[in-house]
Amino acid sequence: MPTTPSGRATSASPRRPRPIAADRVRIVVLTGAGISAESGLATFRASDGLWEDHHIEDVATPEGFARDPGLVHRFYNARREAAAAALPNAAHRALAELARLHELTLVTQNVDDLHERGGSSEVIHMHGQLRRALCADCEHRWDAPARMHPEDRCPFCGVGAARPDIVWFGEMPYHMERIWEALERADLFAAVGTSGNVYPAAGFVQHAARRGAECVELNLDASANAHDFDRRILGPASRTVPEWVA
Ligand code: BV8
Repeated sequence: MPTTPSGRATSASPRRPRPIAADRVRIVVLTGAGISAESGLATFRASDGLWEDHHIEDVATPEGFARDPGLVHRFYNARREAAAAALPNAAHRALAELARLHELTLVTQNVDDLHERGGSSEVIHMHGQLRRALCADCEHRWDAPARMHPEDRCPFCGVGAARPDIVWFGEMPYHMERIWEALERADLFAAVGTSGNVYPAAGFVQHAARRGAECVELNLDASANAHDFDRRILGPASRTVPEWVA
């Protein structure tokens, strides 16, 4: 699996990462909304961060949910419906293939289940999942129904408000210990289809680079943290990811 495939790879930084000797490489891949774009799911940038005239940061926050749970449930009901109708694309399938070839830790910022439906069995959803619900009180989790409503209550404690099991702005992302450990050991870090605007995900490349990993980004255009990568492969993920994995 070349780190500079036939795609348009350009070197982005003079840093020399340690050479990769093994034939079974330890890889961490971070994906963002861009990998699901060709499956028809809107990215945050494409919507200019707005939804029903609200900034996503306003809707995707605990304060937004407390202020107007109906608006937040409508936002996630619409995305749950769109995700259920979408199909995984060649990029999702290529990453499932990559896990068969190398030691892959697949981390996604996405809340859809296209990686799983594209054949990946181990996916770390650091920002939660549309298909799960969470009790705002007792923190029990369960499979979310297709549509959730403000009057929905937790089926376990019967008291707490049922909310989407999504990590909102200001909340701690899931599985961070496991992610930091994988970044410590990585020979190769790749970011696919993410604008590099949201932390801590946007800081993963620096963490991997500091430990000598080779860092490559696959994107439509340079991300906000592009300067932290050794290489950049530009183009649609459904083309660049299968080429990169091959
Ligand atoms: C936390 C769930 C602490 C919701 C999401 C100032 C500086 C640094 C950090 C901060 C700061 N102020 C506040 C913060 C922290 C904040 C943050 O980073 N804010 C940003 C806005 C500055 N972060 C947090 O709050 C995080 N938590 O810090 O907790 C803490 C500590 C202790 C105790 C408690 C708490 C939590 C962040 C998680 C928020 N939730 N998602 C939902 O999904 O509805 S974030 C949400 O936005 C997405 O999940 C995703 O992560 C992010 C959007 O990013 P992308 O996935 O990159 O999508 P985007 O549209 O931006 O880009 C798409 C890319 O794809 C583009 O580059 C495009 O070119 C490319 N593309 C498009 N098509 C294609 C393509 N590429 C290839 N092929 C294509 N076809």
